[in-house]
Amino acid sequence: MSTLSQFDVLALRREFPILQQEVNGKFVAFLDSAASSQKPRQVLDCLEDYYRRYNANVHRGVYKFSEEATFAYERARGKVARFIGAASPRELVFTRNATEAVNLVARAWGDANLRPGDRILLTLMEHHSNIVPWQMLAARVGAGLDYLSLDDEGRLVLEELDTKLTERTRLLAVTHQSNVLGTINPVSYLAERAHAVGAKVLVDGAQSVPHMPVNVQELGCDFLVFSGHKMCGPTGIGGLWARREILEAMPPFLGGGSMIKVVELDHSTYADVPARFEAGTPAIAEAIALGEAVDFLNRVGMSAIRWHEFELLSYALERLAEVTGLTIHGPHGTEQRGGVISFTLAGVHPHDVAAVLDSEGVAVRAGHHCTQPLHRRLDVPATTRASFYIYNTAEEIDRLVAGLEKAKRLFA
Ligand code: 7TS
Repeated sequence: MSTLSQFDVLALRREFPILQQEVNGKFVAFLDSAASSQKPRQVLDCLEDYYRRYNANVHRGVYKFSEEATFAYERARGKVARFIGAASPRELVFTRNATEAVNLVARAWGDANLRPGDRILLTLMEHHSNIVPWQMLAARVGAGLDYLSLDDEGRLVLEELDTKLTERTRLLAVTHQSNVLGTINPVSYLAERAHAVGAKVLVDGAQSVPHMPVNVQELGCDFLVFSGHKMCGPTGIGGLWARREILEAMPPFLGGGSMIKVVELDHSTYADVPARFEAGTPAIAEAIALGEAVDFLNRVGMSAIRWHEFELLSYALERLAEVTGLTIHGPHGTEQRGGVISFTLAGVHPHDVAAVLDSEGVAVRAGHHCTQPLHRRLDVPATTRASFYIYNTAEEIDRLVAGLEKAKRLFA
């Protein structure tokens, strides 16, 4: 692998305490960042700093801790909003994760806007969290679901837009990058097509926001969802971005404290956005630490991160081509493809592959990766998946390849 990365990977690795540990005498090659990323020291310090120095609830106290917590929480909202190109922090709702953000849209926007006979267009590569909430919505309102198919390299069959995108389609919900295939979808084109028939567009950015520059204005979508834990932030915090006028027209999802203006005995009026969608005490430390994660990612540079992963992907595809019996499920080239590689090894169960790799200190995930419809399309019950992030190196890919050869020796 060439060393064209625009940052010093080994220096960056040292910022991740978990990667400094040895397990069974080896450093762990962590190749499962698509499931959840590791956290740099500054994010860990930020969490602790909140609890040690100014822990208090937000948006209520007039005392110093609460004011500082409120300021930090809202400053984090601004950082995250800017990170994705939002026009205003008011367009950014903190949620628990991408899943909760999709459910919020399905409940708040979907229930108010969909009618019997309406259609929701999805794709066969969606994560369950971008399928199940729409199935539930469809069942509530009497709408139907359509799915864009995939070609044999795991790319969307765009010709189907001509028939599957109709004036009955109210929403296109599509992942920006597949968590299994690595395919990067042409979101701005899809948004243009969907808008032409009057449909709204939700982009699942769970696998793109952590890995490439993402700007909602350029994507042209109406909703973007993402998870903090996949982008060097803590668990329990994520985001929903929505166009201001859409968000302002949406009724609340959950009722409770913080989301109201006036509560009478038999009815209430609701707070302005985004507070309307943040009922109850939020994940304060986590939101602030997500802002810190955004600072970290900005320091490294999102274009540099994308480039680093592209280099790892190119090297991995080259090395994995040497492994006989290996099938890669996803685009064969590096074009419009992110750093996620799912594969099957002839004659070895994907879980056994993962177990052998684990014994070599290589952490990967095996299973259906919450994409059962996709695995049915691929016609395999499960795959093994390696996914890359800023801290991964070519040497770790060499260890992956060596581990696969060992799995073949053990099981063939
Ligand atoms: N959308 C995509 C594309 C994802 O990859 C995931 C999580 C989600 C949504 C849901 O994110 P959550 O934070 O709300 O759970 N994907 C994975 C994965 O590939 N392995 O573990 C989680």
